[in-house]
Amino acid sequence: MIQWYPGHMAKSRRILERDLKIVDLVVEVLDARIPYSSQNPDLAELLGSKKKIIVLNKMDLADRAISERWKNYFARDHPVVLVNSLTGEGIKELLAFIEAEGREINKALQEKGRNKRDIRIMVVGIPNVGKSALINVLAGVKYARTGNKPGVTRGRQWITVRKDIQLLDTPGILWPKFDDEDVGYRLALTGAIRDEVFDEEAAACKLIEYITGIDETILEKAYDIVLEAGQEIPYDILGKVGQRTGCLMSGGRIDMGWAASRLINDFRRGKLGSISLEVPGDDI
Ligand SMILES: Nc1nc2c(ncn2[C@@H]2O[C@H](COP(=O)(O)OP(=O)(O)OP(=O)(O)O)[C@@H](O)[C@H]2O)c(=O)[nH]1
Ligand SMILES: [Mg+2]
Repeated sequence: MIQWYPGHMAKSRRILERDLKIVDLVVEVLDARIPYSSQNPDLAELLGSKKKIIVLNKMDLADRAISERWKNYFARDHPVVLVNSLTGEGIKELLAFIEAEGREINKALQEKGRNKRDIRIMVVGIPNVGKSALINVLAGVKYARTGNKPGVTRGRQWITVRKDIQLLDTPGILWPKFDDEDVGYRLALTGAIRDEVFDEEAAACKLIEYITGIDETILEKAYDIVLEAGQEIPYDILGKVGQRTGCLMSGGRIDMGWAASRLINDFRRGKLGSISLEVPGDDI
């Protein structure tokens, strides 16, 4: 199955525990398409009483109405902001939360007769969720390297976002909910797990299952194919996609591996529309 707990993740966790001690606030970046699966199950325990703001990033790729439901769901416990780190949508709202927090911290310091200081924030989240992109858009300058694959950020890096805010960019940290195969597939489909370590055809079939479960016409429209409602297995639908998009081997047979990677990439780039793979309250 999926090899998603490499040794460097264990090391990242130790570093995270150490860094948590020196920050005032944590920004947890979740993928708006999979808020449940992209949330680190152990973070709550590691955080203790430390305050957290949740960012549902890549809002442009998720279903807006479902994202609003997730926002309400998380808002019971934390400030939540929907963000598109490519356009900066939602950033003002996020900064307002950060600034309010900063004022509170400095007020407490001054009451104790101490000097004002910068607010220190740590940005955490699974690989490829957009932590570095978020920091860049917050800073208004391209500080951190981003990339459309997991594991782009290698080390930790402090970045002064404004004169009174310091952000810590961290490598993606992911550790497993071993018991849930769907979580693994969703992480794979959204790009949190390196493509080399999961079975793309199996993941593509899962994606077809998820998407047809939402609306059968999504794939029909995207690829100009016709599906026999509920009659076809995902593998056959993947074949239709491959046929239509010209993923063929010599001799004209469909290259299913190629079709799978094509479909997954189309999903990741939003070419199939804004699709959420998880809904709050689902049995997820
Ligand atoms: N569509 C869309 N793409 C985004 C958004 N935010 C980030 N991306 C893209 O997602 C990819 C990953 O972004 P990064 O900022 O490198 O992600 P990261 O969390 O820092 O990743 P690691 O450093 O590997 O852990 C890049 O291709 C970004 O351009 C967003 O809000 N919408
Ligand atoms: Mg990064």
